[in-house]
Amino acid sequence: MIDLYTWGTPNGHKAAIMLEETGLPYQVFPINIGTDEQFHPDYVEISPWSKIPAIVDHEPMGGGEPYRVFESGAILMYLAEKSGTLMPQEAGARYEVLQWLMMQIGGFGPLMGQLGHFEMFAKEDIPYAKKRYHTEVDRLLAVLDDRLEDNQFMAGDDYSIADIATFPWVRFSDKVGFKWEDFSNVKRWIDVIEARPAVQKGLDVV
Ligand SMILES: N[C@@H](CCC(=O)N[C@@H](CS)C(=O)NCC(=O)O)C(=O)O
Repeated sequence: MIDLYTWGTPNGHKAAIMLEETGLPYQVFPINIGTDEQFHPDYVEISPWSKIPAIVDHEPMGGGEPYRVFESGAILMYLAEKSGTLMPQEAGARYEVLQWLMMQIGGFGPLMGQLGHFEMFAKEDIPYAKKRYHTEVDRLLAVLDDRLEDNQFMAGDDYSIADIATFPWVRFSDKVGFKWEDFSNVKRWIDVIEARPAVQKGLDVV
């Protein structure tokens, strides 16, 4: 059994979708980041940066004591390795997936997160910040759209942890100032992923 500590945000959805896709048994422990539950000392033991998601695997690979994993990218890699799915074994194909995964971890996640903050939640209107993050996310969306012109999924023909990581962030692009008609390949990819039953279940977990 795997314990999933999560909340209904894009980073949380990545882990829930992955667990649904792999079919690994799991139970959910909601961590309400709106009421600061992420700072509870018991949770900090699992996730030292007080962020969701995190997992604890009670039957870790290789046996032994329950094993905790924080950082959503590491969680996706761990679950891919444990389940033998959604990340190829062969080095070339594997690193194709990992490059696109890292572009989400270092790019889409933080930059889209900041854009969403300044567009939707900031108490002050700061045009410089909005423009800065809009420009950076626009660059990322253009790269993704170009990639998806000749590839069904981010790493090629096969759906992978790179798609699972990126989809929850990119699906709200139209809410932060982008038009789907400018990124039609991304929209096609969003629709394909959104139609997967495991994705629907993962999005509903919290
Ligand atoms: N790099 C981390 C980021 C996780 C993250 O930013 N989680 C947010 C929710 S989407 C969170 O826990 N925020 C609560 C806080 O910052 O206190 C990951 O990919 O797991």
